[in-house]
Amino acid sequence: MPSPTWDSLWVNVNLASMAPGAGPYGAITGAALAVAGDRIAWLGRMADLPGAPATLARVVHDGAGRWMTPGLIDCHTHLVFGGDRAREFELRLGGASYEEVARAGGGIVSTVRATREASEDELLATARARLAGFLREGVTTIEVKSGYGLATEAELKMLRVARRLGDIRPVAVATSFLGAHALPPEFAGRQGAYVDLVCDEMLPAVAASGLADAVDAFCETIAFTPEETTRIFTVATRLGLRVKLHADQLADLGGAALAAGFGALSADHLEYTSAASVRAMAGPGTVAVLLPGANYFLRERQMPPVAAFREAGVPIAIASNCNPGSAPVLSLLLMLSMAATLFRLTPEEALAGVTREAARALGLADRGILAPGMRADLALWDIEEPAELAYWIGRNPCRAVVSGGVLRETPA
Ligand code: DI6
Repeated sequence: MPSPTWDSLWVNVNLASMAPGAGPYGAITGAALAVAGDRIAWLGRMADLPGAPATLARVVHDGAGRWMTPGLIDCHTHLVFGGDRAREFELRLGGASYEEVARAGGGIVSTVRATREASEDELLATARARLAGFLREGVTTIEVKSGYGLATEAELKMLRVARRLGDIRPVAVATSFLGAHALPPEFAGRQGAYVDLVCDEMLPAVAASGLADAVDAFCETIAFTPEETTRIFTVATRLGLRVKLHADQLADLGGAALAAGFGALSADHLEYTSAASVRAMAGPGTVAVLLPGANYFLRERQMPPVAAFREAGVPIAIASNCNPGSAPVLSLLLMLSMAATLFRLTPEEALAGVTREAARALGLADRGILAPGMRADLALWDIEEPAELAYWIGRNPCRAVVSGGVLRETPA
């Protein structure tokens, strides 16, 4: 008998491949999927398997009719931080706005204090605990930003923690350097000097360290101007780093168009993005990353221009934005529900937003859809139809996760 060619084979699964142009959810029912090494080797209908399952793979898993999707991708998080901001939450509920708290020296800057004080191991321990919930929900790739250090060594410390998370947990971590997140207190009244530091010292150090996969910035009335953002992106691009931007979250500063002008991977938030900026994003394929958790938590009434993104063919991704100030969110599945209910995405668009389009927002062409040659990042769900992933609130139907070909856990 010939020896099996595949390492593992999933039989009796329904696949939501999310492959574009392959019908709703790219679905293949009554299907099988084979893994060799860290790649998907084959997928198709059970009837088209080239032999009996036991002869084809060393291990055969029976999916018992469950749905399999690509492993989920959370393409925008601030997972690494010190402390929390529950007290600020109480202040905001008492009437203070997010901007007022930030201008009074709270907000991002208070997390900067706690993050600077924390050791690398302390940051790793708290981030690891937060990561656990995402892993249980089928997340196989997660983006993690710096941005609470705001000094060269403290920013590098955050990025090292993010990389270590990917070493100690079965998840791929994509990192973004966010030195231009807020003005650190020691630079009060000297914003230009801080931007000099970001451009002249931090960016070269970050690029040389290899710790960042992309460069991000917060272009906003309470953060950095379009001109400052342009300076930072010009240096980042010269250093060979792709860019992405927190844009148009609280006001329209033309941030999304600015990002698109640099061929940004994504522009994120986008509640106040104008029609002209939407058109600008379409050309370079800059992904609109929507963050319904922040919209909900800050009680923002302005909704991102979803219909305009659709019409212009701008890809839409969804992410948790996990952070202590605007989105203490530890569930990506909850974001599917919010994206559908608050932003009126279809459940299929929401699922594409945490698979295919999230991969695109990170520039990762080898994941986010189920197809031969793609990374074997898979999630198996105890659901009758894919729309349930956006439907349930507070239920985790994930039953198995494969990360880079390795079956990693079967949550209860
Ligand atoms: N916008 C956000 O929603 C997060 N960062 C940003 O630029 C908030 C980060 C925080 O408040 O700690």
